[in-house]
Amino acid sequence: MIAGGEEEVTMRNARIAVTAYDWVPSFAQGQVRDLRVRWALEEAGLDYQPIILEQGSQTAPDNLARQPFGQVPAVEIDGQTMFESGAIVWRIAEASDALLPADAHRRDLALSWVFASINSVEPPIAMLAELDFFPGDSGAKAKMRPGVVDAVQQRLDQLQAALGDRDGLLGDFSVADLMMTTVLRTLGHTEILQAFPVLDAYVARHTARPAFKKALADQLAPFPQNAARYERAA
Ligand SMILES: N[C@@H](CCC(=O)N[C@@H](CS)C(=O)NCC(=O)O)C(=O)O
Repeated sequence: MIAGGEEEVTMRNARIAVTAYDWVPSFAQGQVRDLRVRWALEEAGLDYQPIILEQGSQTAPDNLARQPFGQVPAVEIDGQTMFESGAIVWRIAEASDALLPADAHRRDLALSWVFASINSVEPPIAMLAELDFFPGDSGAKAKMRPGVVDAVQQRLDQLQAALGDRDGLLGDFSVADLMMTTVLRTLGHTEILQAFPVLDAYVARHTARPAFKKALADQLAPFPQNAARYERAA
């Protein structure tokens, strides 16, 4: 829906809630995908309430009714649920001229880049995070890792070439950069991004935005309060 249309009004007056965790292990703090949704809502100037899920309750019936895979994020917009972070962020972007250009072709390009972030760039990065953070056969992981790093580097090389000397993928900041930045941040535990200075600067530029900082702080806020309970249980 074109910004300024009926849809924008609907979203602006809606009661919006976003699911998030009460705690996650340190490697995942600041990486849980509700961050994208919170960031988009902050950029769009839309108020929301978090629905904080205790660890384990993501697979309880009330969350499965919102998110069939027992994950976060999901949103409730005036009681109607949506899941998949990319779809939710796109829904928010459609309701705000802060995240999407007005021109129809450029909006199509933004949609292409949103899909590219989660469908072409995120998979090898997510695979690397899986190898680096999750338990498994360490010998098999060591064998797989160089190939996965190569796949990540290939995508970064292509992305860096496509970005060129523009600030954002569409020129000005848009939903495409919001999504791509959250994907690239997942490499924060490695030095891979530093070898791509244009992308490194791209992430630094976008994570310096006040809306990103607010979203990140809000995701992290409950973790220290709940850490002791989970660490005792471990
Ligand atoms: N494709 C989904 C992935 C969601 C996802 O992987 N969520 C993770 C956190 S980032 C999760 O809740 N995993 C289940 C768990 O931690 O128990 C999306 O983008 O929304």
